[in-house]
This record gives sequence, structure tokens and C-alpha cells, in this order.
Amino acid sequence: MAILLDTDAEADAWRTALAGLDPTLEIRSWPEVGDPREIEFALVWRPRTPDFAAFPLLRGIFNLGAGVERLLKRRDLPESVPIIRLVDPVGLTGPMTEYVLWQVLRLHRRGPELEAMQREKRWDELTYPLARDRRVGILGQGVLGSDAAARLIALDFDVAGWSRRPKPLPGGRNFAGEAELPAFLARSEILVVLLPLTADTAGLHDARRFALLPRGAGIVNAARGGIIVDADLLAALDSGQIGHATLDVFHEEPLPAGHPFWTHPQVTVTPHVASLTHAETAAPIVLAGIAALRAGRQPADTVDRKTGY
Ligand code: NDP
Ligand code: OXD
Repeated sequence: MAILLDTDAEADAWRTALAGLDPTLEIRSWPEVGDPREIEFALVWRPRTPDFAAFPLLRGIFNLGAGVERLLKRRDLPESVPIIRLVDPVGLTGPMTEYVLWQVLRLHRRGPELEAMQREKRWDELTYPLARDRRVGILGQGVLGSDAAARLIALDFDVAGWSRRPKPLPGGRNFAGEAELPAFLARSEILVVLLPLTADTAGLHDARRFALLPRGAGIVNAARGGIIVDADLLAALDSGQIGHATLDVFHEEPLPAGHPFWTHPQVTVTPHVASLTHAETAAPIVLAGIAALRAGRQPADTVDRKTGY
């Protein structure tokens, strides 16, 4: 039996990492699929494979990243085949936490204003609150949000998390569900978006939700562009309701050259690099998932197709 590797990112690194762990693996790189009846597992990121239903003995599809919204939109995913997303503490969670800490600290210490002052050769001692008095809100208290929240709490920030179902946040406060969103937003001076893009979260941040934040709040979106309504964010930036937006993800990627985010003075753009999959740390996790499925067990990070994450 064979593994289909269909990724448009780091395909060579994946082959090397997988072969290094198990030289007996038969890895078929798309489009060299061979006999479709021999494909047992598919390892994919932005797959070009036109039809997963063409692999009659497929036992699992491994998404080589955390977000599965693009994959779940496909109509050819066999119902009975589990989809497993990537949870990689070292290679994916750690770098995302670095990104969140970097951007939250930058907003907390008024980095964008200091950078503008240097460009203008202007000297002014900008003040800032103590971390314990800075209220940070993490939308999405999952794998990535929980780790970032714990590190911010360790730095003494006043942190709250928002999740679909109530769950503890040691050293911070959890808000859950639609009903508690207004209270969560009202206390979030710096808002970090780490939600999956689903039917429930698409367009969640519109003018109405921006208006609930404290005036001048900062936003860091490291999740998916579709969670934010761009036109409403631009209006909130221009009115001063939002002080600064740091955006790693966009409705359309690469961000089109003419998009106002590129040049807006209160927007920082990073090109979807908050956390990149690392094949060398992710490959053993994927192989452990394959071993679990072969042993008749469901891997922990199997996607719930109903909720969309
Ligand atoms: P998880 O599935 O572990 O966590 C998702 C969190 O969002 C959970 O806390 C969940 O609540 C919450 N949530 C989902 N839907 C809702 C809702 N309708 N209302 C309230 N809360 C909700 O995901 P990860 O932390 O692993 O990843 C989050 C996202 O980050 C990914 O989906 C991906 O899009 C993005 N990402 C971006 C990267 C980048 O480089 N920019 C890199 C990696 C990921 P509950 O706990 O109750 O289930
Ligand atoms: C992911 C991503 O979902 O890279 O892993 O955005």
C-alpha cells in the first residue's frame, strides 16, 4: 500500500522527513499516483488531486496544516474517510505563540507609534500600562489560542479566552459562546484572532463587533482573513475605533497589490507566515496518526465535519 503526498509546499522536505523515519514507506508524489487502488493515506496541503473518491481503499486524509476550511469545501471527500488536521506542539504551536507574543508586545508597548516617531525624527516619551493592567482577549481557546494565552499570562497580562464551549483558562478568564461575546469584546484592549474559519465564524468581525471593543483597541488576526469584514475594519481604523490591525491572513492571498491594507498607516501586513508547517517535526506526528488508524484507533486531531474544525 502507498501514501499519496499532494502538497504545494515543501514537498521535498516531506519526502525526506518521511523516508528518514521509515525507509520502507511507498510515497507517491502527486501527480505520479500509480494505481489508485494502492493509495491508503493521503497527505495534503492545497491538493491538486481532482477526486479523492478515486482512491477506493483510502483510510485517512492528513491535512498538513491546522486549518481545514479549504479541504472541507471539496465535494469529493468520501464520508467514511477521516480527515486529520495537524497539531504540532514544536513546529506549529510554538511558532504561532512567538508570533502572538511578538505582535501583542508590539501593540502593548505602542510599537507602531514609536516606529512612526523615528521616521519623523520625533522624540516623545510614550507611556504604557503595566502588563497586569493590559487586557488581552484571545478569540479561540483551542490548541494555538490556549498556548498563546498561557504565555501571555506568564508575562502578567490580564488575559481572557473565548471558545464555543466553556473551558478553564488557568490564570485567566474564559468566555464561551455567542452570549458571552459582547462582554469578552468589551474588555479586549488587544484582540487576537485564533479561530478556525467555519460557517459560524465567517464574517464574525463586522462593524457591530468592532463597536463593542474598547476605543482604540488593537487587533491581531493570525487565523483566517474571512473572519473579518475588511470594509468594516477599514472604517473602524479610520474612525479611531480600532487603533491598529496586524494582519497575517486575508480573504485573498497573496493580498492583491491594490488592497488598502498594504498602505494603511494603522495596518501591519505579514504574508501568512505566523506559523509555517515544519516537515521534520510534523512527519512523526503524521506517521503516529497513520499507525493509530491502522490499529483501528481514531487520531486525536480528527476533524469534526459538522462543526468544520
Ligand atoms: P482548534 O480547533 O484547536 O481551536 C479552535 C478554537 O476556536 C476552539 O477553542 C473552539 O472552541 C473555538 N471556536 C470554534 N468555533 C467557535 C465559535 N463558533 N464560537 C466560539 N469559539 C469557537 O484550532 P487551532 O488553535 O489549532 O487553530 C486555529 C486556527 O488558526 C486554524 O483553524 C487556522 O485557520 C489558523 N492558523 C493560522 C496559521 C497562520 O500561519 N496564520 C497557522 C496555523 C493555524 P472549543 O474549544 O469550544 O471547541
Ligand atoms: C495552517 C496555516 O492552517 O498554515 O496551518 O494557516
